[in-house]
This record gives sequence, structure tokens and C-alpha cells, in this order.
Amino acid sequence: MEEIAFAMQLMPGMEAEYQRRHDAIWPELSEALGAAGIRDYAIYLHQESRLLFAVQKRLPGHTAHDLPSLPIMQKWWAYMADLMETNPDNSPVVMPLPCVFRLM
Ligand code: RM4
Repeated sequence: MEEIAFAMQLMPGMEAEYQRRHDAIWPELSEALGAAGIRDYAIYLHQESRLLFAVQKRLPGHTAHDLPSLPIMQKWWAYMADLMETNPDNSPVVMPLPCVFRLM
């Protein structure tokens, strides 16, 4: 299973709201992520910079690249757009984080 890490940028003062919305994540969205082959998805917050550090595993044959076209994903991104740095289509600006060390 491959592991992917990326960062996203949270807006000032939105930490609690970001947490609140993820504590109440829509079951349809969780299901869509799972159906796309995403597993063990965690998002950490660097409090000083408000950088969100996301790490997820992807099953072989995953369809994560199809997620942006799903209505549920687009709805979630529209809902989250007031909290995060986004692209014109409401998707979060994603900064890839290459892995530089791993100890198994
Ligand atoms: C984040 C962001 C990501 C999504 C997670 C569940 O705030 O919208 O794109 O994968 O939520």
C-alpha cells in the first residue's frame, strides 16, 4: 500500500471550526474516500503556521484521482472553502510532501 503526504493551509482563527467539521465528517464522504481505496487518513495541524499535514494510505488500484469529479467531494470542498486556502474550483491548495526518511 502506498502512503501519500501533503500539506494544506488553514486560514487564521479557523482551527476550532476545522476540527469541529472534521469531527462531524459526512458519512457519505468517508464512504467515498474508503471506496476510492484511501485508508488510515490523518490530518495534523502545525499550530504556529496553521499548516495542515495530511497523510493517507492508498490501496493498489485506488481511484483517488477520480475523487475531484465526485459531487460529494465538490460539495465538501465548497463547504470547507471558507476555512482553507483554495483553488478557483474550491479544492484545497495541496502542497506535496515527498518522503525523505522512513524506518520500517
Ligand atoms: C480536508 C480537505 C481534504 C479532504 C479532507 C477530508 O479539509 O477538504 O481535501 O480530503 O478534508
